[in-house]
Amino acid sequence: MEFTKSHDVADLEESMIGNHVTLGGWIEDLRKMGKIVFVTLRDASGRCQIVAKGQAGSDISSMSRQSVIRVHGTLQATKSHDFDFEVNAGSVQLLTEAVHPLPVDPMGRLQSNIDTRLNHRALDMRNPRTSAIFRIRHTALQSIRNYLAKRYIEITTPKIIGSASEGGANLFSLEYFGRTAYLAQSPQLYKEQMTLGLERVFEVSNFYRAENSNTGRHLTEFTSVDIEAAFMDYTDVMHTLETLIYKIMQDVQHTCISQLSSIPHHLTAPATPFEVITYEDALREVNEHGHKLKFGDDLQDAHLRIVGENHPGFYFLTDWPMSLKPFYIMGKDGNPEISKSFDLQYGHLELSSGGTRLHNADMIKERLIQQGLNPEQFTEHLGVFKCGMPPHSGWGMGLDRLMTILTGTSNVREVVLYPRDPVRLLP
Ligand code: AMO
Repeated sequence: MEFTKSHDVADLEESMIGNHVTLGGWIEDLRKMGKIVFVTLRDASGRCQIVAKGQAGSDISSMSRQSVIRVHGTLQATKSHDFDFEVNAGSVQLLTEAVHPLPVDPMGRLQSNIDTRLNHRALDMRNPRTSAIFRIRHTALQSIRNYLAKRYIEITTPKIIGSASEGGANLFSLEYFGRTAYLAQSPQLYKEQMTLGLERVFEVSNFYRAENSNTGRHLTEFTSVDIEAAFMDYTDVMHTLETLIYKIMQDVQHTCISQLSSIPHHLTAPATPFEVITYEDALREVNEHGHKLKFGDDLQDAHLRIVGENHPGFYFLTDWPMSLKPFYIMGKDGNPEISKSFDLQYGHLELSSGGTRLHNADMIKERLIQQGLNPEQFTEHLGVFKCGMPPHSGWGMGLDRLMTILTGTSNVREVVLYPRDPVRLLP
């Protein structure tokens, strides 16, 4: 069976009128008007009108919507207001029939809830809104790589690991040839180690958290964008993050015009520099709403919602107490209670966290003990730090959370192909 095509729909243009073309795609819509059949053919690049008469018309008229077809015909002028030209079909071949009715309507005319759409994700990808989201994700990923690859080396760290990278909590464990292994929560230890020889590294990969959180911003498998850079302080990598976010938003705004209109979502690159507020500022704002938080208390979701009301866009939250930060974060000179770290927020949503790291093995060991972690489990990591580790800083940013901002959605499940959460493991 022949199934190749000569053009994608988006390749066709008015100057080609009179040319023979072979198209492949699926039937989005089909209308019979007397002896003429009008079909909207869609492929991944766009849609075009097919006009079929005679044998081609009677062949196509029996085919169900969303079936995959191959059309051989001639490009001609059209009277349609929706299309600039149409294809007069000489022959139509059914490649694969779609069942009727389909489990979800890919045109979105019959609304399906998110769970039903996720259960039929491949078909949902024929929905123009869903496919627009994943094209925007593609543009964002390209933008991230374009920007970071200029100064950073892209690395891929292991996802099956022998000991925790972010402390002991929220680790998925698995049986590994008679031993216990874990799924990496982040590339933290490896990316830090790589600054020893490569200086500046970045990674875009999936990581795993065994968090029983059923919210619109938590997944058990999420995509993280990470950087780690030698000879940089936390304020330097904050600047890198801010510039990267600006570039991503600018690229999406300029490249994804039709995708943004089919979501629909109005996106403009944010004003820079981002506002910087301290942890103590945030405590004050929360306590003005009747809470009684004191230094050292964590900012829970309810607290961040109050701060987010006052700061609805991007802002950095700095000067966190050391007690709230992981063992690898450095304290401030002359004020060791305060960390050289930050979170990047978008309103109440935490997008990224990072900081200046400890690069002295003995100090890391001390912090591990303070946090109730066993330094024995970090022997190899600490060994690396004795081999001439440069001072370094970095951050990790949740790509799925950023995607909710780029697409104006409130649920990370909308922007992840096959989301994994405490209840969803299929498809
Ligand atoms: P942290 O644990 O704050 O820091 O994670 C960094 C960012 O990753 C995203 N994220 C998640 N997204 C979806 N679902 C989850 N369960 C989830 N958990 C985290 C968030 C978060 O801000 N190693 C440090 C980063 C560093 O210092 O370089 C880390 O992992 O957007």
